[in-house]
Amino acid sequence: MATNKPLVTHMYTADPRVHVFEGKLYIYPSHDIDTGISENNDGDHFDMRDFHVFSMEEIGGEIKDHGVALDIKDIPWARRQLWSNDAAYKDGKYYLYFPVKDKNDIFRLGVGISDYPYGPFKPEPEPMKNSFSIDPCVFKDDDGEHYMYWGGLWGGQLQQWSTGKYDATVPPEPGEGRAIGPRVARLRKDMLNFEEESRELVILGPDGNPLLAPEHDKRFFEASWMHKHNGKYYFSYSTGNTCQIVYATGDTPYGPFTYQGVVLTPVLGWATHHAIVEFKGKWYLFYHDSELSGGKTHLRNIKVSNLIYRQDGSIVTIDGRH
Ligand code: FUB
Repeated sequence: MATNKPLVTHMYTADPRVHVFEGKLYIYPSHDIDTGISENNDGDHFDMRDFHVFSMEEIGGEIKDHGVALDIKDIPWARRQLWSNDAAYKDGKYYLYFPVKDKNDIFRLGVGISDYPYGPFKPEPEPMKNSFSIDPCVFKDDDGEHYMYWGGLWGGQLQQWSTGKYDATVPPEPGEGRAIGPRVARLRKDMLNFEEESRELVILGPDGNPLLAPEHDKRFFEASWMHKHNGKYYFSYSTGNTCQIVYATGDTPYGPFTYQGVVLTPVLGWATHHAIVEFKGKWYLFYHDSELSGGKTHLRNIKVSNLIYRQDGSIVTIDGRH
C-alpha cells in the first residue's frame, strides 16, 4: 500500500500542474471521468470535459476545491477530450492553457483568461495559432519571459506533425533513428500566442548523442515540465509506455538537454504525469497514480512527495509505489 495518499478523494484528478500564486499552492489537474469508452492506444477513454482548480496553504494541509474553472461546452472550437492543462500569471491576469480536440478531431492548444488563479477562465474563441498536440507546460524564466513546452506521442498526435503538417497516416512512433522531441516556443507578450516558430527540444543521451526512438526508458513521450534549480534548467517528462518520470538538464530554456536519470519509478496505473515545485524552501513532486480506483488507467488521483537534490544537483529517485 502506498504511503503517499490521494490529495483529492471526492473526484478523480490527474496530470497535476502546480504553481505558487499569492503565497499558496495552486493545482491545475485534469478531471478524470468514466464515460464508458473502452481503452485504446489513442487514449479515447480519457474523455474529460472540465477542469477544477485546487489550492493548498500548506503541504499536508486542507486542499480546497474551487469548482469548475473551465467547461468544454464553453470552448467554441472544441469537440472532445480536455486533457492536461497548465497556468501562468502576468500583469494581473491568469492564463490557463489546455489541449482539446477540435471539430476535426485534431488536438490544438487553447488559452483562457481570468482575474483569479482559480478561474473561471474565459477561453479565447480560436486555438493558439500553429498549436498542436497536448500537455502544455508554461515556464516563466527569471527575466520574465514565458516559454511553452508541449507534445505527446501516440494519442497525443505529436508524431503526426513530423513533417510540419498533420498527417493521420504516420505510424505511432518510429522504430529506429532519433526519438521525436517535445516542442518549445517563447510566448508573445500578450500570452495568447507564440512569439516565434516552435522548435524541437533535443535531448542527448549520456553518450552525448540524441536519444534514439527505441530507448523507451529514456525518450520523451509526454508530460513536459520545466523548472530551474541553482541556475540550471531541468526538463522533466514521462516516458509513456515505460511509465517513468525522467529528467534532463541544460543551460538555456531551449536546451540542448542531457538526460540525467529517473525522478519517479512506475506507479499503480499506466503512465504518470507531474509537476516539480519549490514551496516555502522545500521541493515537491506532484504526480498521479490510480490508487483510488484500484488501478483503472483512466481514473486517477493526484499525490505529492518530497523531492530531494543531492549536492551535485542530481535528483534522488522517488519510488512510485511508495
Ligand atoms: O490525461 C490525459 C493524458 O494522460 C495526458 O495528457 C497525458 O500526459 C497522460 O497523463
